[in-house]
Amino acid sequence: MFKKILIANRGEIALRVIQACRELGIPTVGVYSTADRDSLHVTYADEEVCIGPPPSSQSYLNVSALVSAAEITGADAVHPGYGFLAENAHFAEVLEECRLAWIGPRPASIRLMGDKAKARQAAERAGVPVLPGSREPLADAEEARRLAAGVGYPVILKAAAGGGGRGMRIVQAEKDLEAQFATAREEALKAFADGSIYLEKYLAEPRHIEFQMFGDRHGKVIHLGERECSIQRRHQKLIEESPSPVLGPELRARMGAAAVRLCEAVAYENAGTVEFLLDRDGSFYFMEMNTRIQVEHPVTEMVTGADLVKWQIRVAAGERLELESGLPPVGHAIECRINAEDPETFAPSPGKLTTFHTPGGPGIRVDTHGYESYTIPPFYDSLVAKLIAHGGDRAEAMARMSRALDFFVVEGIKTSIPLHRRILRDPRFRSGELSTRFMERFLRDRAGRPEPG
Ligand code: MV4
Repeated sequence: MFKKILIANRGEIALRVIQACRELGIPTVGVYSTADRDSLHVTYADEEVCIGPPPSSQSYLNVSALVSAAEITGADAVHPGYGFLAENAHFAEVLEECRLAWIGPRPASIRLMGDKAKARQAAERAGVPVLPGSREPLADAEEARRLAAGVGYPVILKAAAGGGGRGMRIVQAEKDLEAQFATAREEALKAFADGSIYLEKYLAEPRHIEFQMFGDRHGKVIHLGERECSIQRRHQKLIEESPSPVLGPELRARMGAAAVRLCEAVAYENAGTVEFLLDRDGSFYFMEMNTRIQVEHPVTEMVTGADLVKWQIRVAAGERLELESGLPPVGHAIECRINAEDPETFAPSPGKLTTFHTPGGPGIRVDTHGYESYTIPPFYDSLVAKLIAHGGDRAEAMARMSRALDFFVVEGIKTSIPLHRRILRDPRFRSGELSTRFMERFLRDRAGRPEPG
């Protein structure tokens, strides 16, 4: 097992990793930018190293500062959390060259899944359903037109280097294809310095369902069920739950088996997530694979009883995975992401938490780096807390979530708590009628404008 783990992250996930390390008896090194001196991950780490000024490009993304911090403190492994360098194959390689263990997938897996066109190909080769579309990146608009004609409109153009909703263009009809292709390529070049574009049939109103995957170094691959993540706004998830309200044991088994085939085909190690689009008729299609622990991992922990972060550390140390694949979920869990932002305009709302009372009681978990008198700096993402409710069934999880939102008191900044309270009261949410269009409709209805068409 590792002797000391450096956590290359901040906020709630840095604390989450510290908790796991403490339970495993492994000392931790926290790293921080000068904006994070008063952060809890600095307080709770056994040692701490300042790695630079507030901008993440000079601190949490600063590879040489992180490697130096590990070498100075004698850490022998690095946990990247999510975001920042978590899906940076180069960072993983640099660590391994410096004899530092990387707590994550092999760099080749990160690189493969980071290229969304290659990931799609790998899925297809593994017998995982993909939407009709292009096998290789498109050479030009003419090739796109030819393929789109075969697939049928609408189609979606995606940047191979994109992901998470960045660099996508929906094309409703052939007349728009040439212009949309040019825009997609331009945007991809500008954002990712890689203009590779691929094409798929566009599904108008799918659900986003993702499977929690795990592999070890001995060739074992398992799935730990799904998370429904359809409640998103601008590709930022707001609410996640497990199990999905629409997956029965049979569809769960088929989707889980497909996700396992993909991970086995690439000899996947450590934690990962296979994302699917689920159509109304029960057809499912591979969308992307994320090669990190995700923000929403707690809902899976609540319904499986597995500590995913501890398993990340154990399998990175070469231990065998002792979790069983595809067990039925126990009860139901829902997570609300509480952001420091205006619940109406979504404008960031950093500042001092003058009051901060977190709820507790049966079935409630709060993952947060917040505390009363803590000042949320303006430099990083706006997540202040993840509120997770577990219950015997979805109704009990919703009731616990609603009362926990009522009893969560934050003063000094604006948060998304009022928005979550409204969503929890929404009849469509309550009935489990979810889709990737849910928030669009929810916000439009609220604005009181009639639905067009
Ligand atoms: C799609 C799609 C419909 N059809 N691909 C958005 C994030 C990125 N991972 C891929 N995304 C989508 N890909 C096809 N062929 C719809 C989306 C999509 C979406 C997916 C999941 C959750 C929210 C979403 C919101 C808008 C679009």
